[in-house]
This record gives sequence, C-alpha cells and structure tokens, in this order.
Amino acid sequence: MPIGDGIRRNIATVSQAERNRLRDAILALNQRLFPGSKNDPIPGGVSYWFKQDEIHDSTHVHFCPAFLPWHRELMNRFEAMLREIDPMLSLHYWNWTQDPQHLPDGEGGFINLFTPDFMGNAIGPGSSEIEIGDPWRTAGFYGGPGPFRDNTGNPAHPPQTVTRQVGVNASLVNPTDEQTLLSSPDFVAFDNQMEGFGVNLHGQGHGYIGGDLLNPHTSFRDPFVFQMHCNIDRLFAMWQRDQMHPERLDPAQLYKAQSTNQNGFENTKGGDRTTIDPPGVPQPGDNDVNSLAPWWGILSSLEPWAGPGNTAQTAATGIIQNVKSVRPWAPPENQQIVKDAKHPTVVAPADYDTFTQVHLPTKNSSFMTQGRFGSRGNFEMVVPRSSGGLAHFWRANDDPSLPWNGPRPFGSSDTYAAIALIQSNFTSSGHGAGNLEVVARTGNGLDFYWREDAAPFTWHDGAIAFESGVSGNPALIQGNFGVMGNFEMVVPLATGGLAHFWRVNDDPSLPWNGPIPFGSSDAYDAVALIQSNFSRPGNSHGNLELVARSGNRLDFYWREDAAPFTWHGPFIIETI
Ligand SMILES: [Cu+2]
Repeated sequence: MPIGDGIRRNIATVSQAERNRLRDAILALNQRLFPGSKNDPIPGGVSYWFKQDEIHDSTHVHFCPAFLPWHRELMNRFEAMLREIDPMLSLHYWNWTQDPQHLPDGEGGFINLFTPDFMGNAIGPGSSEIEIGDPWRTAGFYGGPGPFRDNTGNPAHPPQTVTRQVGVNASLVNPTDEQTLLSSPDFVAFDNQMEGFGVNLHGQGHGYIGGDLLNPHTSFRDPFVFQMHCNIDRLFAMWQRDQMHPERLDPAQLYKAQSTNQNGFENTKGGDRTTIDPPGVPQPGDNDVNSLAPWWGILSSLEPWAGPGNTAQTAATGIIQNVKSVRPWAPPENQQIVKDAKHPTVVAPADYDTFTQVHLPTKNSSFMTQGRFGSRGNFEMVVPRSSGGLAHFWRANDDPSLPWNGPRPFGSSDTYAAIALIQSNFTSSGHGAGNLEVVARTGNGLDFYWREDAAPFTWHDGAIAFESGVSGNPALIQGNFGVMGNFEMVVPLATGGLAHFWRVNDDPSLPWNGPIPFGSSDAYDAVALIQSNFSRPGNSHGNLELVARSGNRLDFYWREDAAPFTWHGPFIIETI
C-alpha cells in the first residue's frame, strides 16, 4: 500500500512498518508542548497528546446534531498533528465488526492490535480490567508519581491510570446494524443509529473496548479511541458518498431539516430523539457543559477551537454554558478559528480505502477515468484529435448540470491512435489530488505526458519515446511495487506477442524499464491490465492480470508478484 497518499486505511492492512510509524508519531505527540505554564490561569504547557482529553472534556459533544461533524473536526486536527511529526502518515481506522485481537490483514494472516509494541494491553487475567501498559506507560501517557489530573483538574498532569477491558461489556458491531446505518434516509436517522438511544453503534464501540472508553470524561486518554472514532468518521463519509445522494456532500443540504438549527433543546432533537427528553420541554441543565447536556446544534461554532467569549457563540447560533477555554484557542495565543458544522472542511470527507472512487484511477486503464478532483471526483478523458495531437475533456461532477469541459489541446502534432490515462499519487503542487499521466501510441512508438494537479494545470511532455515496434493500445496502471507504487504498462508488439514495461517511481530519475516480451507470437490489438489481490503466499503485492484480444480470441495472462516475476499464459478465455 502506498504510504503518503493521504488515504485512511483499515489499520490491519497497512504494513508493520507503517503501524510502527503511527505508534511512534503518537508517542512523539506527548513530547511536544503547547505554549505556557501549567500554572497559568488557563493552563499551558500541555502536551499535544494530553490536549486531546482536554479538548474532548471541555465541550462534551454527544447526543446532539453536532456529534458527527464535531468529531470529524477532532479527527482531522489529530491527523494534522500526526503529520507534523511524520508527513507520510494517515490516521487509519479499526473496523469494529472485526475482533481487534484477530484482524484479517488482507494477505491471509491476522493482526492483534493490542500488543506492547502497538496499542498495549486489551484485557487482564480472568477477563478483568487492565491498564493499557506499554508502549504508553513508559512514555508518560499515564501514571508516575503524580500529581494527577483526576485530582488537580489540570490538563497538563497525566491521568493516574488508563484501562481497557476488551470484549466484556459489549459485543462487536453487527454488520447488519452497520448496513442499517448506511441505509439511513437522512442525517437525523444516521445520527440516531450512530449515537441515539436505540442501537447506538458509537456507544457499542466504546463499550466493546471498555475501561476508560466507557466514560465520556476519560475516553480520549486512550490512543485507541482515535482508531475507533476514525471508523465512525469513515461510516459517515461512506454514507455521504452514496452515489444516489450527491446532496450529502453539499453543506447546505447535508443536515437537511437541522441545517438551520441553533443549539437548544427544542431545535436540536430531530427525528426520534424524543426519547431523550419529552419534546418541547427543556430539562434542568440543558445547554450546559457542566451538566453533560450541552445540545450542540448545526449552527454552533465548533468549540473549543472557536474560542471563548461571546464572539463564537451568539444568540443566532445559540449559547452553550460553561464551555472551558482551551489554549492555544484562547488568550494569550488567541489562535481561535470560528467554523460551524457546515464549513466545507467539515462537510468534505477524508479519503478512505473503502471508497471505490479512490481506487479506480490507479486500477483503471483506458482513455477515460474518474479521478479525485472535486468532492465527487471528476471524469477525465484524453482522446486523439483527427488533426493531430491530443485533447483533454473533463466532466465537472460537483456541478448539478454535469457539464463536459474541453477540449484542451496538448501534445505534439503527431497522429495518435490509442491512449491510456490514469491519475497517479505524484502531486506537482505537493498537496493536490494527483497528476494525470498519459501514454499515447503514435505509429509504432509511444509518447508519455503528464499534467499538473493545480493551476495552471499545465500538460508536460515526458520526453520519453519508447522503442518503435508497438501496436494496439497500451494499458497503464499504478501498482503497489515500491513505496510510491511503480507504473506498469503492457502493450502489444507489432511483430506479435506482448511487452511489459515498468517505471520505477522511487528512483528520482523515474526510469522506464523493459521491454520484457512475453506471450504467444499472435498479433494482439487490445489489452486490459490490472493488479489483483492474488499473491504468492507470504508476499504482499498482488499479481498482474491481463486480458489480450487477438482477432476474435481473448487470451488471459498473469504475472507472479515475486522474483522471478514469470508471466504465465496464454490461457484462452473465449473465441467470440
Ligand atoms: Cu466516542
């Protein structure tokens, strides 16, 4: 799996090396301090890690419409902190329908997340509650001589203990309940299934881990809470990405009837939330953090980041009492940022490995693909122009009228016959959606082009002309060999048979290798190429799989994903 591509993945399927880097980055968060002294009126000198508990404890955004967007902001900010330590990292998730002590790693093996070199202890002797232990205790995440925040209330002090009791207080989430969640017709129904008083998958996830995760006051003292809440954000993101509901990515439409709601009892409890309190009857302590009943609405500013005082919370957004001030989003640093749940950075989901759109661009090989520009992903298409050269078209999929744009001409004036287009994880802007990469056949040769992923979106001639002697269409993918993921290309040879080329993307000079000729000596005119999840046992990459057409016959080939990388075939699929 390419590290550094920004995608949040199932934690069990990333490499051991990446899990180690994630652990080390979390440990490093406890070595970085926010400004100030712990004796200041608003305590300073709090570590980046301890800040998480302080943030969560200052606002208590639960059982109210802001639950999902507020926790998304928390996840995004935590991931940004991890990337301050290690820019290649993403915040990955635990799939809570699967045993975290026996998770399929996607390659036929199993991973236990609760070990002393990753997340610490799961459960004690006789199924008792147990301290999370190392790697956290030695790194000062809890314990020591004191004083402890449990007694002093000072967020700069460690908690006395952090514990777990995995699998005792609740069961794993049932996939059927998760399917009901993803089928929710609107935001109120989704939120209710996630954290209402019925199924309450969020509460079930906390209950399954147990120990400090049972208590909303202490949950964010356990690093594992971020892998659990990342999964909640993933499910919210998948529900938003439903192809039939593009409005769920629109800040004005996502929250439907709740979009204009202030905080406050009468306005926030939509849907079947009537079981919390009788409708229309405010209860003592409603809208008060201290009462644990702050009913944050969609118009509420996201606290504590919006800062104290009455600029972030107004009569128009509703007022929540006793929000604690948290630095640096309070004096003297005053780094407040006022956003509400409708802010585009909150509505737009992060990329997860369970979005098919994320994977299609690199697995696809054609003159058209769905890329990652825009929140839905635009369609991108490159075709030859009859007058010579190439033309790029794209469909803007965030625009309700779905307009096709282009043509944008580029390339030499040669006459091209066949094209392969992908979006890669190279980013010319350093933080964009990914460059477009094109291989185009002209006569018996191949030209290579790429396009920047930020304005002015210039097309570049890759100045690579392959040997003559090819015909038909090239098939191009970005696979997962190497850290970046090499480009793999198969193209028919004019003299018959096929040839494999690959670009070594970890080498700064980006050298193309090949051709490796293979296959029968028949003339092929069309090929399709993927990298699959078939793999030599114990290997992690995935075979290359190829279908090639010769006249009216389809041949199948595959290539091993370990040395000596032998191509096998042809296996005749069909004569059509
Ligand atoms: Cu939670």
